[in-house]
Amino acid sequence: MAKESAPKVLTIDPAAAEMIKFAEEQGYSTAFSRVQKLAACPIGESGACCSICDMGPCRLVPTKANPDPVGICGATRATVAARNMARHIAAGAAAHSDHGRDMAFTLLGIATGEAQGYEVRDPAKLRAIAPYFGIKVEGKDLLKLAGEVAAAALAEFGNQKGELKYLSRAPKKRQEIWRRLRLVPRGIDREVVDILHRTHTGDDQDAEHILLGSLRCALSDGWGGSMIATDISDVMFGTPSPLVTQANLGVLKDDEVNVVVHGHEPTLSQMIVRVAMEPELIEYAKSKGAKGINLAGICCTANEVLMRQGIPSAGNDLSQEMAILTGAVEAMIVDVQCIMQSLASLSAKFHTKLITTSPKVKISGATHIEFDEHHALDIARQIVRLAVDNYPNRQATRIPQYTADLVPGFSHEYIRYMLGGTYRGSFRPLNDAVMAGRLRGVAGVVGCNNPRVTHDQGHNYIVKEFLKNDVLVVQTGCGAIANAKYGLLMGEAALEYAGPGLREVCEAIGIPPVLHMGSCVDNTRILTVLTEMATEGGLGDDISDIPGVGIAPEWMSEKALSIGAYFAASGAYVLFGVNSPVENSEEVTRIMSEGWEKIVGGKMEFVPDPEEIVRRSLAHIDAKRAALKLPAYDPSKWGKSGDSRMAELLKLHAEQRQRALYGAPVPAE
Ligand code: NFS
Repeated sequence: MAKESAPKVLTIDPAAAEMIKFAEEQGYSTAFSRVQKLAACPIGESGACCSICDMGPCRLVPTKANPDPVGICGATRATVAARNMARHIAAGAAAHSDHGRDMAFTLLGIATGEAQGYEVRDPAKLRAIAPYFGIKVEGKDLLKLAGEVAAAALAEFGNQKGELKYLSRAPKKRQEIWRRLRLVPRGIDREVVDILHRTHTGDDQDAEHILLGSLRCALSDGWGGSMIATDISDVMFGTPSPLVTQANLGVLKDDEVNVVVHGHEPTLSQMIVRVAMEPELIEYAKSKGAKGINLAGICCTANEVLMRQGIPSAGNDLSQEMAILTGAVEAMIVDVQCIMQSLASLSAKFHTKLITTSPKVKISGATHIEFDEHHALDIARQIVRLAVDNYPNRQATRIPQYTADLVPGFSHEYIRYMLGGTYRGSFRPLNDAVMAGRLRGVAGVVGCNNPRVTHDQGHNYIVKEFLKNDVLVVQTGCGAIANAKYGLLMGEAALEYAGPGLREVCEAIGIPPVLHMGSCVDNTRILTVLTEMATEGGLGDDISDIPGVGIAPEWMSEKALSIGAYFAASGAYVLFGVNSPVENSEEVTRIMSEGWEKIVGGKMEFVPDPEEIVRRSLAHIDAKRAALKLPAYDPSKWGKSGDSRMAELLKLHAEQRQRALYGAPVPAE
């Protein structure tokens, strides 16, 4: 049966729905309208198309007459599906890791005094990561240390032999598995090249072997490029800790110059945040009739400035066109990744200036102002000035009045701190909660939006189900913003949605039941949390022992596949929604699931039905609990402590004191 090209309900986000309706009425094309006209290619969608050489492209679609087709060269369905998957993973790993490289270059610029406006904002983090690179901290001045760490991080990309340094941060048992299976990445660039080489025509033709190679490449992202990106961003811009901010299109302002930063790298956006607060620029905005300058973000750039400076998010991936449709955006500044080409033609229909800034990314029709960290502040000022100059060109606006508060900023450093303070910060309370069964388990729900499924619905449904079942959720990327829009990233959500055990934990620590851990490169923070849990004691001694899952319910990008693969290679069960890009090969489907589980303990499955995702996730969590000999999940045991019991105890205590003093309780006022 042919699949529907678009879901019946396009979004659950009322702000996006308002803009979709406006676009339909006015005839503006958006991803939501295009998806209804453009069905996914049924051959490519399932991984059946091989286009790596000019003898094809070969379409390996089984028919009655030819149930097991092969390509002109003889490539099987398994080889083709595995090769396509490996190439996707390599592209995702390259994108994330190149982001990490740029962060390292900026840190080097700080050390040499060449990065205008940047500084080491978190010296403690710099000192904490230096030893992983084998760098001694004692007696070194901060800039010297920054220079050495940056150089060592950059060397990880060009390494030809040996092991990536950050692998030593994984549980010991995990490192042994990687070594035994020859999955240890040598250099970040090398692993990406290795995949491009071995998937060239006439190279690696054993599906299992190709996929093992893709795991090594993915590991070079998770425990390499992305982890470097996270760490060095924290060093330069500060390690996140909780703050309150808002999400959704309602954060745009009718009477201010709206500047939207969109993309992924925090380098330019951090400078934009800084200059947008400069009195001269605010005065300049006032001289043009605006009340001030309002910054907002889209996608992961949004997450970077949201968790560090509290800059609100205008929305996730599918909100990028919606922001322009409001008519209220003076400038949308983009850098790299997840930027729809349609922004150029759509912004041309409004007054919005689309500004590309990366030497890697140009879009025809956009204004290109190339970013260069040597002159970062000057360039940021130039861009904001251009936005201000554009304010008088604004026509009618239609900002949907929807926003929700959220508390982002749960870095793994903060999680450790919140669990015990500076006096005895540790993961012990978290492990204890899982061991006792207050928490059934933990889940990372991450990744994109995809217009082929209802915008935000997968994220929202799955997370609410987890909360109901006492599963603590961490989120990153567009998934985090999806649920921020519906209030799930606030403490109050624990009272409304959490099961009794999870509610007690949230009340005791004072946290939301869904923790925002950052952008997509920050999924590495989740790797660190899992490692801490595995080494703390009581939950086995490896990531694969932990009662937890990773889900990407609305994925679309190759980066998501790389993330899924590095989590699987690290021992986690990872489920993807939407559809399976390897559906055409049962063999590859099996290798990535049972096959990987046997050797690395983690697996990757593609399950379009969100209900089935929840079922499999909970079954997995319960199986891991049983393997650890933990008590079976029983919610009836919990819910009697927390606020209500404390209130009763306090009342009782007050009464007893009254009796002791006066012989009888004093009636309450
Ligand atoms: Ni992640 Fe961030 Fe969003 Fe998907 Fe794109 S923005 S890096 S890839 S779409 S979550």
